[in-house]
Amino acid sequence: MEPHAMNTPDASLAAPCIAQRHWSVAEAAELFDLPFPELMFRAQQMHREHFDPAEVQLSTLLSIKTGGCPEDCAYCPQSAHHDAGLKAGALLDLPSVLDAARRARDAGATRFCMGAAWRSPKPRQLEAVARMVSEVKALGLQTCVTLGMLQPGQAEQLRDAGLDYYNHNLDTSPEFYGNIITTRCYEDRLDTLEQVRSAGIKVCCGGIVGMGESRTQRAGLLVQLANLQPYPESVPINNLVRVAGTPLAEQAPLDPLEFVRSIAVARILMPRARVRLSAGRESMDDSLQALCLLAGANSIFFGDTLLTTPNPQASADLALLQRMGMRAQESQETP
Ligand code: SAM
Ligand code: DTB
Ligand code: SF4
Repeated sequence: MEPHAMNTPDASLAAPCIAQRHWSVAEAAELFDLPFPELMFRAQQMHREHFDPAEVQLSTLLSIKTGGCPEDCAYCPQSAHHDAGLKAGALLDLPSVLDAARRARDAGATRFCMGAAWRSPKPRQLEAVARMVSEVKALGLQTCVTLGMLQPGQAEQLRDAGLDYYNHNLDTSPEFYGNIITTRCYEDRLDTLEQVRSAGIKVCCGGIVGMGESRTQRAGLLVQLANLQPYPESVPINNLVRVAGTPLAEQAPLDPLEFVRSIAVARILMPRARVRLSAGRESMDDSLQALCLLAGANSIFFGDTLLTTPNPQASADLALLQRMGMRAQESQETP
């Protein structure tokens, strides 16, 4: 198989009219099954064709509305269906958000991602978030929000506020999805992604591995992402953070090399995407993170908290990049 035969440099995301390769689960599973050195080689080739392999984009997260979520996502400490000991909070006020955004920018982040534990934002809530987006953007940061499902017109409202990216994950393959979430379906997620795309906002969409899915189901998630037309500009690959009190708290950890394989296959299937080494870094040592960066990850969540769980210290991340002779992306250019 020639995995990137149709993904020539001309197959730009900016020109979705040019044919984008359609991937089958079997093809992605074949990549997963390759000997590790061969898979890494192919992922690195693809990475170098489209990016400077020494550069990593830094995104900082802020939970602007924490906990008490009506959805039942089995991995999530913010679901009201589980007791992870989180105190539900109100929507943060604008000065607190701007303060966090300024600190993220000054520490070196180029994108600021605001997350809310909602099923779907209400009109008044969306207005408040739109204001946050405009003001964060005015600080010179790219903006991203993740607010749950969108109703018609809401994506346009966010676009008009200057939103660059909307994050909405498919989370897992369609076949495994029902084991993880029952309160909203796969189609709902695809529908929100379609609204985001049609409004002209860039799509940030990925998933979680290590929830007990099979390798074929991991391939199934990546194929769903890669076959979106066009595929997302930004692809967060999360390794499950096993939070006490959630149904997945005792899930057996994924083999670390299987996580690296997932990153490599994501890179091959979506050559021009920013593939983000996302949640789960707190339980990875530097060598494993280095392997993920060699497998084609070129973005990380940067800052000592994700939404509610710990993330490596910014200083440790910068030290790792320096040891590797790598650097943070400086410009605000996209992707
Ligand atoms: N409520 C919104 C939604 O679900 O679309 C936005 C926030 S939600 C926390 C964003 C994403 O975080 C989820 O789709 C999931 O992929 C990821 N996530 C949440 N908890 C996680 C965990 N314990 N481990 C890894 N990823 C997690
Ligand atoms: C994404 O894919 N991962 C981020 C972001 N998008 C919003 C969230 C990770 C959350 C990990 C668990 C927590 O900190 O609550
Ligand atoms: Fe709610 Fe999002 Fe957590 Fe699901 S992942 S419970 S929708 S905050």
